[in-house]
Amino acid sequence: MKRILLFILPILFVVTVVFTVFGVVQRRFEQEKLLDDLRRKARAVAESMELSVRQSLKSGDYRDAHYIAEKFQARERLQGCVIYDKEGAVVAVTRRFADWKEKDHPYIAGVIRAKQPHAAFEEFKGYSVYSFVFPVLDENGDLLGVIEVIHDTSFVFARLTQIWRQLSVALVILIILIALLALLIQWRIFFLPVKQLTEWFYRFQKGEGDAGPPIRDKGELGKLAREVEQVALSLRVARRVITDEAHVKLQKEEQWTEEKLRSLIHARLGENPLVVVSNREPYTHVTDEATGKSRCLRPPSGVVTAVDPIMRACGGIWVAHGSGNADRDFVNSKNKLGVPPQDNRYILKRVWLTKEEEAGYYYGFSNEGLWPLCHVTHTRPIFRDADWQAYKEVNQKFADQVLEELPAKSPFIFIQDFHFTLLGRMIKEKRPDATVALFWHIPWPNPEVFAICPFQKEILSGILGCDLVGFHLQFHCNNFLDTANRLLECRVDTEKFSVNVAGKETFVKAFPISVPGGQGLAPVDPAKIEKIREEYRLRDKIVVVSVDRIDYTKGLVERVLAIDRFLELNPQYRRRIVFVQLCAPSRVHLKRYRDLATEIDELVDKKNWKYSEEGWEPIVHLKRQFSPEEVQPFYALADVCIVSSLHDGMNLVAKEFVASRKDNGGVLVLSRFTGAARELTDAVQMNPYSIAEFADAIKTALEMPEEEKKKRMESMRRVVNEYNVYRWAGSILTELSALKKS
Ligand code: ADQ
Repeated sequence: MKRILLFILPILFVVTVVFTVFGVVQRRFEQEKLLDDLRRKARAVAESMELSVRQSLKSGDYRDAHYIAEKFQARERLQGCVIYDKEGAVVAVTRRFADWKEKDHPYIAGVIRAKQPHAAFEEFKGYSVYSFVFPVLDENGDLLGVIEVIHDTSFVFARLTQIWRQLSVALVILIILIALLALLIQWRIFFLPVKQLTEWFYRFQKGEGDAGPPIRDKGELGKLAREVEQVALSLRVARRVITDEAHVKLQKEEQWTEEKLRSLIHARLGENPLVVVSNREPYTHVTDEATGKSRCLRPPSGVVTAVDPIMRACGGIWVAHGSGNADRDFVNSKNKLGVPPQDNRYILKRVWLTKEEEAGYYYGFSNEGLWPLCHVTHTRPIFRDADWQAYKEVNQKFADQVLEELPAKSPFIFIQDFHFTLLGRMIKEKRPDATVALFWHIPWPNPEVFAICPFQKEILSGILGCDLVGFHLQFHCNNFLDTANRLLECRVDTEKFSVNVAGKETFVKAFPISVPGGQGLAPVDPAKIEKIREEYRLRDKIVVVSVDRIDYTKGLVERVLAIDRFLELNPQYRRRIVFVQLCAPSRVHLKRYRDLATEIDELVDKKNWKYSEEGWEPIVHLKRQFSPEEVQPFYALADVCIVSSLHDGMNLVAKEFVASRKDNGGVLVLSRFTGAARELTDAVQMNPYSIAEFADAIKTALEMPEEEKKKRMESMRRVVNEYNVYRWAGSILTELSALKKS
């Protein structure tokens, strides 16, 4: 629009100036013509009166003069006549113009003196009239008197106004015509070709067709089109080469690494980008209200921890809710940006939600409904119709955004978590050729529990729109198959582990999620560890670390109670041990979460007060969001790490801690109710609901012989390194691409 205005406005300006100058000249010309006409008419009247008036003035009998003044005023546009004697006194005046006598006529004296005609505009009763004064002379040239002929001038002004009106209308029509013409020309020679070129490039890079660009002329646009064609071709060739190389590499490598996953993705997905969808975005921009400065943060989320390394390795597009208060400032016109910010490896596409949508879909249905429904933590799920409505609408919004990004042929979409149970079906309705996987990051409950959800059928049917559904544990898969079997009309195949609804088959498999493993981790700077020891007075202390979001599933209250019991039963540890808990606030708009945060604050205060002595307090409660880089030194200095979840799909903190301990030091105390407990069997496992057992597990961890600690950590590290997140993603993608062929 700005470009069009820049083009049209100067033209319109020039046209307007030329037209105005022309109008002024034309008006002046017309005015002079009309006045000249008036002067000639007035003179003609005066001259035709002259003879009769001379007689009358000579004779001194002014009755004739009155008669003449009345008779001549009937002429065209003549307002009246006045006859003066040679002294300038009025002798006769047209009757309806009698008031003229009262008017001051200084010009009459001038005419008497100079014996020359005089013409001018005069004001009379608020009107403008034209006065022509003509001297009447005798045969000797002596003045007898004066005739004044007064003409109506309104027609002159009416005519001039009419000229202006006509010129203005013509100008407006001309401006409209020029603007339309300019738009048409711009459209034809600029917009249309550029639009065609953009559409062609968009289709070409999505893999739709091989035809050359639509512009073939030799002009500048033609040159641009040829350059764009070169870029598009190079892009295609490069992608093909990568795919071929990837096939070769894949056959060589044994251990799952970033490199191997990249090869797998290029081999299986070919030119297509992997499209990931999640609610939580991997990078969020937040403006600090105090300083006004924006920062880019990595949210504390298991989904982000697991999926970000995969996207870094393979590239692609990640579609997620833009929830940061400065997010809009960092996206391009398509709401996209390259991430990580300093080292762009993939594209993040942000989807905007209104406050109402976020309240209903995220806080309401997802976090007050599905989250407690799937976790056995005895928090009552709340299902509101309005939240369900918002949930459906947001799923559709995401579906539309994802559909925009899909390549022409065989797209792969990898959906994350319980926020998008309907998305798979929505995408498949529009793109049946797409291969869609959903990974469920939290536990799946048994059918009796799931049956309390009023929208159970829609949710199950939405999930079964996908081709593959992944859970952390076989146990969750079994629960899901049981649920589908009981609540839906479907056929469950326990050989293949699939659900068939009206001819559509969905495979259900366990893929235990993980972290990248220890190989790629940079060693922690000892200075950072020292700084933390200094800051939190941890020198010469036994340090027990925990890292969680503040969530009722994570067993934070139980942990404080277990610490209390441990210190009660083992007073020899007082002043020697510090429990550092990194707690990231989460879902703070929900009362349940705010209440929990307050409960923990109060409990920590109470226990710290109970045991504090000589400046020592047992618990350091750090309530804020830490970056992954900030968390690493805490893992490094920990003698023990506690994961106390009451119920957890997997729990990546447990695996992160293990992966980070290249020194094979530290002991993991792990809740039996995490998915990770199935793999990390060398952790000290406990039931966090049993405070006594929990306290005992802390003691066991602290007093474990060094040799055993090392052995256990080594064994756990082998598991985490081998079953790392690249294997997790690799298995899912291998499974998906196998489905594609069948
Ligand atoms: P979450 O419930 O988010 O994940 P988890 O698996 O422990 O739980 O992952 C949390 C991630 O956030 C970790 O990477 C951790 O380092 C980070 N984090 C947590 N608290 C933090 C803090 N205070 N400061 C900084 N970082 C913090 C969900 C499921 C899990 C499942 C994952 C992945 O609930 O069961 O393991 O998805 O599938």
